[in-house]
Amino acid sequence: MNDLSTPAGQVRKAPENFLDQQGILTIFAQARSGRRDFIRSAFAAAAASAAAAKAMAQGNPVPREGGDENILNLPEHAKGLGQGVATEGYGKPSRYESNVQRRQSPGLTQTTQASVSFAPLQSLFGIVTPSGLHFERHHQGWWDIDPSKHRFMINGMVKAPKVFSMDEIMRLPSVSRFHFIECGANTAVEWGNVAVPTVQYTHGMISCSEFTGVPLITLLEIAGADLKNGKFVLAEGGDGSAMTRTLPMSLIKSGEVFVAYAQNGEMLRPENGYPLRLVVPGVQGVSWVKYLRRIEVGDKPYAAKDEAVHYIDLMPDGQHRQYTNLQEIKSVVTTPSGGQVLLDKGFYNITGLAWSGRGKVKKVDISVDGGRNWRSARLETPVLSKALTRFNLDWVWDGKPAILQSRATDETGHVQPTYKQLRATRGTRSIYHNNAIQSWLVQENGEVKNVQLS
Ligand SMILES: Nc1nc2c(c(=O)[nH]1)N[C@H]1C(S)=C(S)[C@@H](COP(=O)(O)O)O[C@H]1N2
Ligand SMILES: [Mo]
Repeated sequence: MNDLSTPAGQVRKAPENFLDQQGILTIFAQARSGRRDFIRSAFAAAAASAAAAKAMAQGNPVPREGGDENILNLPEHAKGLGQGVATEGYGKPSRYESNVQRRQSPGLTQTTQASVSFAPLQSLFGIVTPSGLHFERHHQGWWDIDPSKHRFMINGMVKAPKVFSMDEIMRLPSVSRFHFIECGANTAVEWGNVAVPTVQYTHGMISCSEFTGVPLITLLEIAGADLKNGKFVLAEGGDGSAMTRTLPMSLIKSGEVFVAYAQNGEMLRPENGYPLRLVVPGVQGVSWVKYLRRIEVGDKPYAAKDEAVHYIDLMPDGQHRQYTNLQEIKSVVTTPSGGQVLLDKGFYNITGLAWSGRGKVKKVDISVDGGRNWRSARLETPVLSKALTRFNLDWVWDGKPAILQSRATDETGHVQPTYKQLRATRGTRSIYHNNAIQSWLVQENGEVKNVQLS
């Protein structure tokens, strides 16, 4: 266990079909075109510019031979006329960033409607997921619904059923809050020890946005809901998947749950539930019902199909756990991570994300030796409740095999478990709620691999 001298034994081979996926490559891409050359030319450029500085100081012409063309020659963009203002269409990222995309995991069902696309965590910075890279989970495809025709109804234990148009919702007092949404099945394939190669596929069913909308409690009050005897609500989506989920009224009364129409400063994207979705901070993604069309107030849980048959946890004793809504404390190193290649030994910034459905992240510890020694990472501000938290740590790689891990602790004292600890209580046959510590093996050649320590 944790034997760094024989890392090969710990490397789980990725299934072949992963390897032709573009997603494997990342910020250290230069390495693929020959890292020796890259490093040598970088040194040459440094030496050349020192020589150039000296020559210029002496009033001599600048020597060009052996120098870095990219600094010695004026590029086109410094000489010509640039593009006009981007008034047409919606602004897009640089063409050089075109491989930063959501991707489908070849390890999962390859239908396009009832499927998942994973967010490219290895290419993201800070805590906000750009809306065009937000992970997607559709049970029956997505829709671009006409907001002028969308209606939202509250019924059940209410004075009288109440129907809202989008206009009626958008004139009410609103809140804007940053929260993560994580699918309960995030990191699921790791239960079975299937080594998906990149952090996009291991952890990419999480995203974090600033959502804007109206607290559900406000809408329930307007509808005259029986807040005393109404102990639960059922949320229903407007797509063909008949997505229905029970939520306890206590959660709604906390004021945290809201009906959102905006994400990251603009209206929701169609993939993410335009024009209306439920935001349920700290709770697994499936309860964040998209295309929200109805809330029913009731006095008992509804045992809908997506909570009685799906989204249940098979325990070691053969029983199933139901209504396991909370997303527990979790973290992952996003760089260096699986599929990346370190150029050479020396300085690296270890960076990653941590989150907890219970509140704020309090601490993230990092190990570079498979869990023997730990150092605390810097948590970058803002550190928000039930939102992603970015962490960073300085690291000097000595060129020897290293196993990188992050272990997060939240403000309630919950600590992220090892696989050994998780399996001791949860067994090995689960799909959902895997929050175990992730390990990345940095090999001597700089390649980073997904490994699991026994
Ligand atoms: N109406 C509706 N709501 C839904 C779903 C769906 O298929 N239909 N999928 C759920 C699941 S399982 C998850 S993880 C999240 C995904 O949200 P996203 O696609 O915005 O990332 O939406 C949830 N809400
Ligand atoms: Mo999900």
